[in-house]
Amino acid sequence: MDILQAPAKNTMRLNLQLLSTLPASVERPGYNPSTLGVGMVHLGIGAFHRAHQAVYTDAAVAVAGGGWGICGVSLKSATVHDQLATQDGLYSVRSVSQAGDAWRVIGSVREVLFAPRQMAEVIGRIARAETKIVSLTVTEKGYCANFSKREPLWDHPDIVNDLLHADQPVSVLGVLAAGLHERFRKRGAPLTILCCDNLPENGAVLEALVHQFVRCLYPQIMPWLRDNVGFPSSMVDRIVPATRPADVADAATALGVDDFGVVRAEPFTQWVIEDNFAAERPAWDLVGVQFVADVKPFEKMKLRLLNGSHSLMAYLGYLAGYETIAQTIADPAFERLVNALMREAETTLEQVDGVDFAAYGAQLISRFGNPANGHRCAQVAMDGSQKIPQRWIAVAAERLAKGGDVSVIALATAGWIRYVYGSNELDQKISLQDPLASKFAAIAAKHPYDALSFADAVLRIESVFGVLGRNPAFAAPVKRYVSQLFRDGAQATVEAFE
Ligand code: CS2
Repeated sequence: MDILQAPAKNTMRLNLQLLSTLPASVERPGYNPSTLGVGMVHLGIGAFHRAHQAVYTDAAVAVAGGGWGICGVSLKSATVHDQLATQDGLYSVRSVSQAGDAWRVIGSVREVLFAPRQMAEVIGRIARAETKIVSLTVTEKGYCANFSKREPLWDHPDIVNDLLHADQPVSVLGVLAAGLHERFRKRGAPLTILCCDNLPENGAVLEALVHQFVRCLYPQIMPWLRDNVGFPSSMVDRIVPATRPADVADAATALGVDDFGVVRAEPFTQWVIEDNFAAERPAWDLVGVQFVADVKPFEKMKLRLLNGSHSLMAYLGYLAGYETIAQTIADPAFERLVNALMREAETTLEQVDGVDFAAYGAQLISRFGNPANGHRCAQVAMDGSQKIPQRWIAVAAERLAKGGDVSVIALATAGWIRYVYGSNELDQKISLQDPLASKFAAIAAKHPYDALSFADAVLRIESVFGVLGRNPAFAAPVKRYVSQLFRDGAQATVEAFE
């Protein structure tokens, strides 16, 4: 059900005027949001941003002030705009754990724009000198990129459109290019572009993509871009399941007013940023954000241990009939497999300052197991073709190069291949959400009920596997597990894993 259609309980909607009437149990902004200036633009104002960067910013403004209000931009859907615009940008974060819920209203989002309807405003916001940071959470596929080559997908329809109609962009790269061009024309104050998606070296990757794109459209601004626009990398972490209608109903009870913008999240949160800003930033360092010279080891650790485990549970757990990640990890056979994956992945990590991998892993198991969380396997399973290269395939390639064994990643990969076959173990259709969904459907139609040929064809998708799909040291165990999964099912295969 659309959250906006969830039944409202109260007559009033959360807004600035009602802020002072909220119950004392609800934490409120420690500053006056109505006078907060806008200093950041955020592209992709989904639930994750609202439970992560916006919360840190809210805390930083409370501690140190500054005009760090956020202009949140939705690029594809008007839902968040419609939820927040009538609430003066206010919404609550419901932090869920076994110990109970904590509710906090966030005031840092000061404006919400829906790009397809308000493109001129979006470009104007990026160009304004008061804007010092443009941050992004647009998911992996949102970059329309070939990540291994660090190149835009030049034949992607959105990219093609934006090269032809640069003033009416639809892609993230097109919006950034148009905003940067306008900023340059308006005297070009320095700007930081802060990528917050789960990609290794996300800042450097985005920098390469933006530079190539801008070079095609506005080569004259390249010297300015090189000298004035910074792209720090960052590692972001908080498990934020999709909001459920029950959250809206519970928010109404907890707040005493309706909140259709509520997001739910686990209590844990982490943000590590490369200290490489082109201009000022909020006092995030005073509210728990770690600033480091090199964020790569943190990103790798998080992507390979947390996200890698997540994806493994998403596919194999789903196939075994589990609805949520918490249910999946509660099964001892799955917990064993996730631990084995972490041990396999750990060997490819560099030491991370102050982190003991065993303790980090144990904490992950307990975060995954948070039963209050309700994080669905199907949510994590989305867009696997964009996620697994950095979560598993890079690990497998590095392990094989050092003569190591890759059996857990081979089983995980087999789980993904079995999943993208497009039916569950009861032979019911899975509605795949992945940019390559039609490709998988075409391959499945060509090889019906033929596990090995299907696996063979999927392993040849270069954007996912690179050359690894043709390396027998990887492909052979993957294919063996795919057959086993089709024959015995996921539960039995995971239980039999040694
Ligand atoms: C998840 C992430 O959906 C997914 O792919 O693995 O969204 C994960 O919950 C976050 O990265 C946690 O920080």
